[in-house]
Amino acid sequence: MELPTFGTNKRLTIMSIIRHNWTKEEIIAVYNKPLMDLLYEAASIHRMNHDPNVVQVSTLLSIKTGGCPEDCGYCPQAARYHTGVEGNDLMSVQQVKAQALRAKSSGSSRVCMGAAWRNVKDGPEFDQVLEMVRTINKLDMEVCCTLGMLTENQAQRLAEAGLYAYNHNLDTSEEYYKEVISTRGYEDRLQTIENVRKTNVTVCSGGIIGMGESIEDRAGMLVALASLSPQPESVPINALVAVEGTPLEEEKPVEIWEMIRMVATTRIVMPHTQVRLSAGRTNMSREGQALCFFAGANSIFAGDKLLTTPNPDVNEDMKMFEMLGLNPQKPFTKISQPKTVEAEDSQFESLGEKPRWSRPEHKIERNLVASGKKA
Ligand code: SAM
Ligand code: DTB
Ligand code: SF4
Repeated sequence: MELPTFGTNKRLTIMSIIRHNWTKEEIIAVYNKPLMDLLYEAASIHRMNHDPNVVQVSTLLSIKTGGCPEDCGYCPQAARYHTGVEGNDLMSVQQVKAQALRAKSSGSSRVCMGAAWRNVKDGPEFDQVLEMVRTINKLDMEVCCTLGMLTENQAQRLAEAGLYAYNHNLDTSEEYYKEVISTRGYEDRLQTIENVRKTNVTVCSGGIIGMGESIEDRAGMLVALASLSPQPESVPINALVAVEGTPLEEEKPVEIWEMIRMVATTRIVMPHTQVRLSAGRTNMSREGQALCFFAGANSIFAGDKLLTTPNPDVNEDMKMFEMLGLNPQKPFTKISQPKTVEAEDSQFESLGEKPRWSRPEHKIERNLVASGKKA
């Protein structure tokens, strides 16, 4: 059988074997390999499973900014921290459509709409988000949402509207999660991912490095992601953007070598997934990003803004692509376009639901200090 070829790179096998039983010790050993060995192994796995010269480009759109009731220690949108982020009401469908068209014309294949919500509530605002999903899918772009916790019925309604991906990050290891967030638990994140998995919507889940976590915690997060079956179709790796006013404002910037090791390890542990170089690219040189692409990153967030913080200029990113000979991935390359069912033809009614979640209610001193509510 003729194997598909990508430029001058012959694909070595059809696909790598996927392991769901990685141990933390094995992943730490991979992460700590001599860098040249790690890069070689990750790049080899990358080439077996993906076209190494294609990078998927997503554009973030903050459809509802600020005022979030959660206490995520990294997040400038949590209402309790004084970060200067201005809260906005939910954007209109027309505004979202205009932004999506802009993103499409700048080479983006996916729009990822973020809302600073703890969870989705059935009602007019969710209906408006469903309409945004329909509108963008009809522009032949992949649509992703990140709206907080979801019930199964809400996931089904998003799927029916034509959602391509749902982003819900595990963020870090189960152990370190308790040091960063007290208003919900790790199991709540896993439950939402499970609800999304019951539909045809793909799962996007990853995390943040540079929050003061150990290498064991980074490995613990990868164990949790790799053990999901199927593994997430995309895994964003964010470097913390330390925003003034948040409990993590004083964390030191992530060294590029840590980012490269994290990307390479993610690629080895999850060979089929799209690994996304996410927040923190403004601090990375082109050379550093090139090493990340070599190590297996094959997706970026493009656009001058992430949700509330800066991102590299789109034209600079396109110059980088040109210099490195990278091509933006076409929409629906990996999975075909979902169909959009109109609201009036929906099979799923609004159940007036909101997801249940655990309220761990442990205390995190630095979150309390940042909230101005010292214990
Ligand atoms: N409220 C929803 C939720 O938490 O799932 C969706 C939006 S939330 C901003 C999406 C993700 O952005 C978080 O899970 C986190 O991984 C990432 N994020 C937020 N603030 C960040 C920061 N300062 N630096 C890096 N990543 C960040
Ligand atoms: C993800 O993993 N990173 C994106 C997206 N998913 C939603 C968000 C990054 C946010 C960085 C901080 C901000 O701009 O507010
Ligand atoms: Fe809210 Fe999401 Fe920010 Fe946490 S990460 S405070 S849930 S917007």
